Amino acid sequence: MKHFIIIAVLVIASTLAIHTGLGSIGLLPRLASAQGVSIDQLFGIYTWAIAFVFSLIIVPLFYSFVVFRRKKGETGDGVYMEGSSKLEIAWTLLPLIAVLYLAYLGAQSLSETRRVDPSAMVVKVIAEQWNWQFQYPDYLFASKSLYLPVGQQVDLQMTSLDVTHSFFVPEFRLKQDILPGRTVDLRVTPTLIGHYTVECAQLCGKNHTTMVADVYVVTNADFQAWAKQQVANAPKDPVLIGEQLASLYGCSVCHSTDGSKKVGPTWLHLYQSSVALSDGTRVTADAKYLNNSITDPNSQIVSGFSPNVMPATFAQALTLTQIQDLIAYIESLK
Ligand code: HEC
Ligand SMILES: [Cu+2]
Repeated sequence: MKHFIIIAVLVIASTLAIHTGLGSIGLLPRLASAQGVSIDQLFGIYTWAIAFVFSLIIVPLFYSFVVFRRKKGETGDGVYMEGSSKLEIAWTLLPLIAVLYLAYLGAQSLSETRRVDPSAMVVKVIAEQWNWQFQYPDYLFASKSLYLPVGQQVDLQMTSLDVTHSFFVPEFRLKQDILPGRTVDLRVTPTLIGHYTVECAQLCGKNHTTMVADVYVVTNADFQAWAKQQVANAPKDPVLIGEQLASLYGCSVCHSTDGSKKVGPTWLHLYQSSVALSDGTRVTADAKYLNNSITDPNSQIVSGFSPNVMPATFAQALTLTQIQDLIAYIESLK
């Protein structure tokens, strides 16, 4: 009995020491969202559990090393012990109850983070290798960085143009995978004014590590001023809008406008030229052909570019007007 009391005291001391140690190294960045509150509470419970279970194993182990080691002159075997049903029932039931309780807390926290505020502001997030784009449908402009008014829930409707990406702002605590051809929702209510970074949290190719974007949480007044500025700065001319879209959607990663060949053919002098296709025929690059090349790139493949690598997701990702603007831009490069 004496040993059990000593071990219990040591386990409690060790749990406290490890928990204090883990707390002092700052495992988490500062918290900046309402959804993060319940996640941090869970994290706190887990830190206690980790400290306790670790102590429960390590303390009796080292205690036995020291106290029950073979003394000088002892040559016999240790005492033989038969199994104990009581002990086995206890170490099956207690962890089961603990794990079920944690699952319950986890489910509660999950529903907390998904709570819908009907007045949430919608921002469409387009992820692609390797950049982020944020569209503000209420204001009709797009941006490379994410501005959010503090204290208001934002409904991030996210999609990918190519592979799986993942939206992660450590200070918001939430992380959500983004799949091509599908729209997934993530709801965040920023609570702390400041500058953060979205990092793509899913290895998505060569430049994955550079797939970052700025996040600014600002006052509502600052947000309105910024949105007004963006609207005022947005070009009105379709050609200029098309040029901006080509950069926002990464078309210019694959298409040059100076005659050089990148991953895809150049757009210089493309309009009204005669294009050789991989099936041996030729077409005139009129507006209809350009539209088809953007919305259904696999149907007419330019000779020398087979197998085709142009994403076939633009018909979904772009509005009809945006496609018109891109075509206007390509036409202007005649
Ligand atoms: C990953 C690289 C890539 C991206 C991104 C890309 N394209 Fe392409 N594109 C290609 C390739 C390769 C071809 C040639 C194969 C074909 O015809 O589909 C092509 C062909 C085209 C053509 C026909 C060109 C010609 O010479 O006949 C047009 C028009 C076009 N793309 C427009 C766009 C637009 C607009 C975007 C952005 C919304 C875009 N592309 C994004 C790779 C890309
Ligand atoms: Cu990515």
